[in-house]
Amino acid sequence: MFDKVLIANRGEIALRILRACREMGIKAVAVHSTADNDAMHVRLADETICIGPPAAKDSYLNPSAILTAAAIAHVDAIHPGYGFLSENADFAAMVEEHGFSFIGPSADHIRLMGDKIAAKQAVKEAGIPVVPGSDGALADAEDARAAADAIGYPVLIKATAGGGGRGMQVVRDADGVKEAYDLARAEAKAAFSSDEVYMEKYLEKPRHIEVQVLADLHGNVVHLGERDCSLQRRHQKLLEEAPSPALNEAQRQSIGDKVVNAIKKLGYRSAGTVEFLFEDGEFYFIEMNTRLQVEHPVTEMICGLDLVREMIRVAEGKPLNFKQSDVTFTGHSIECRINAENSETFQPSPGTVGVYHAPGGLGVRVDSGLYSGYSVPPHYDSMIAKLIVHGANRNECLMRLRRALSEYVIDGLDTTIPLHQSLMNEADFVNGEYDIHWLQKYVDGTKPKT
Ligand code: MV4
Repeated sequence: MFDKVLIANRGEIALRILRACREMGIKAVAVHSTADNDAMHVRLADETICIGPPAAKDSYLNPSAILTAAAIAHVDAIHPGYGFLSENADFAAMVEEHGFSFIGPSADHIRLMGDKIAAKQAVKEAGIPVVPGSDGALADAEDARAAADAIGYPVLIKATAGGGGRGMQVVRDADGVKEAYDLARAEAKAAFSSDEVYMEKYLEKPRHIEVQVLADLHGNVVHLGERDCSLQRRHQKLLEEAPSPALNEAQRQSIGDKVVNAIKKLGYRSAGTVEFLFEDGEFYFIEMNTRLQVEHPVTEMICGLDLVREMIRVAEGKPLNFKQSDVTFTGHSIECRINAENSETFQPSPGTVGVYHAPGGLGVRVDSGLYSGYSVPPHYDSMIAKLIVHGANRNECLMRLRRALSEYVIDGLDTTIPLHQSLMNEADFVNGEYDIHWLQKYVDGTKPKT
């Protein structure tokens, strides 16, 4: 049993983790930069330790500052949240070497899934369908050309150390291979300091569907259904929903079973997300995220579970206290990510919140550390709130979401609330008919023509 947990994060997710700890009777230690002295999760924490200046590399990304704080506070465990050090295998290893529990998977599993070629190979061997592609890394431009000819155009070149969409090159024909290969390698080198790349068949209009899993240390694994995260722009998700409007029950069960079996074979522990592209009724693995995700609440809403509590319980060594057959999906949930950004230009808009009024009522959840008078610092990600709504079905969820968006008042900053409001009136969105490219086209189409 943990008596005290250190939260190695900030913003809404630090508050989310703090809330789970408090309900479990676990003391929560907030570590924070000087830019976050007045943050809600710092105010509510049982203990607080300032770990450095505003720049993330000197605070939230500084392993020794965080480990020193953990030692001073005598915590039992560290929850990394998402982003920052959450998928840093070396950090996870250091946490355990210093005698703390890491509330997440093993360092080895984080490392495996961070190598996109190794991850793909491992899950393929464990029975998960993957995108057809090169057999591992591409040796040179000739090898790339041969692989592309074999796979069939169009193909996509991706960085082995990549993820999140950086350093990808689409190749439409044989003439384009060399240039795309050189460009992908240069971009990969610059972004990830590794120029290793691989190739896949390019899927033209997939949806992005991800399956949530939860595993304990005793070999018990459950899936908690899927989330549809296709509505994103420049690899930043805007809105996520569960269940996906594109799946039927047979498809859900089929992919869920495959994922559970694979996760068992891999010996994975904690919460994780297996990401797929979904096109013409088929699933294709792309990546696994070895962390709690921003959009986890939509899964919580339809499953009636607390994912952070479950992560803490399994990190304590407790077995899952429910089976797959106990997991039921009720109704529909949508999450709107609200960013401090202009809703047309996406220019960040940090500053001080004036009047603040969060929506409430039946089926409405707001995960946010905002309050009137709070200053959104300019140093970090611009997401300031998540509005999560649940309804008996997708239509009720949409009605409730329109109502909740109309109640939300955040004065003093530009936010993406107007974008969400206009989205709610788009036929394609209302009908659930959108792929990963839909939002970019929509945003481009609504821009004032200059
Ligand atoms: C792809 C793809 C099409 N075909 N792979 C982008 C992020 C990275 N995690 C994987 N990504 C993609 N991989 C093949 N073989 C299209 C994308 C992609 C994408 C994926 C999910 C959500 C949004 C996306 C936006 C653009 C491209």
